[in-house]
Amino acid sequence: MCTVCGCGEPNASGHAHEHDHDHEHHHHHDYGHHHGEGAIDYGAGLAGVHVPGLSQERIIRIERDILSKNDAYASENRARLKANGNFALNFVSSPGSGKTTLLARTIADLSGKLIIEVIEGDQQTANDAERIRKAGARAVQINTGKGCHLDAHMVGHALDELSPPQGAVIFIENVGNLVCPAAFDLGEAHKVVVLSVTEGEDKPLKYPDMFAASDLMLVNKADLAPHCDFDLAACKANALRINPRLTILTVSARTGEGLAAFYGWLEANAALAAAS
Ligand SMILES: Nc1nc2c(ncn2[C@@H]2O[C@H](COP(=O)(O)OP(=O)(O)OP(=O)(O)O)[C@@H](O)[C@H]2O)c(=O)[nH]1
Ligand SMILES: [Mg+2]
Repeated sequence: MCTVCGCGEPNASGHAHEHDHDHEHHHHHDYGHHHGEGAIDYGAGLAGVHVPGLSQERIIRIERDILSKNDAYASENRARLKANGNFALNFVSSPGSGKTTLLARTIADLSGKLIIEVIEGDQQTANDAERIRKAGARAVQINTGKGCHLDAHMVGHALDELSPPQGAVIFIENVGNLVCPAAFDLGEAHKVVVLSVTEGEDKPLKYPDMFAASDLMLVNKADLAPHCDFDLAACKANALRINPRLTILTVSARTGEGLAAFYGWLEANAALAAAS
């Protein structure tokens, strides 16, 4: 059950959203969104989520406990990555947005320039780790079973297994899920949300936590945009309404369109992190 794994924790994204307008609900994440007339809102309580048989206060206590343990592991991961000069990105998205395709292409395009190693998260199969190895990088697969997200403890074990060399860039591909991974810090430098044009421009508004938690949004499958009624300008406006600090790049992992800008972002932010 998602609530008990901590996925609905108040302000879990770490980004405070200050809205001082009057609002009849007490959402833990108030993005200024208004519900349709007659909508049944299970997020209106203090916990922002509903579990039969558990009070809002009890849910909040359970989630705080889970997330404080996760955050302790995340801090360990972050310190260890920093000490070893490893820049880590946590790729989050719905299933099939093109995360593995993007990572494989990046690894191939940047071979000889950057050492990239990958931690793959999926409920089942080692398919993605195998795809990454074929692209020429070392990879560790984590299978979460019924779990809907990676947590920092799992990533710590994967780092033990990988033992990445000094200076390597670490890509963490999270479980395909636009909801739960938003709440879990893995010790990464940045979350990168991938949204493909086939998913629709309204997704940042419908799944706001993920867009609030991310620093970069890659709008993928740009090659398919002419075939979908995808409104890029509206997508950007929706994402920036949730997170005004979001950097947005349009790419195609198939054609390579826009990837040079992503590689530029990667190099610039890795250098910034190394200097800090
Ligand atoms: N046309 C097009 N197809 C793409 C692009 N990127 C990925 N795909 C296709 O989209 C499908 C899913 O891609 P994956 O890379 O497996 O997506 P994912 O996000 O890793 O999926 P999960 O790990 O299952 O969440 C595959 O058929 C890819 O070939 C793109 O830029 N353009
Ligand atoms: Mg994948």
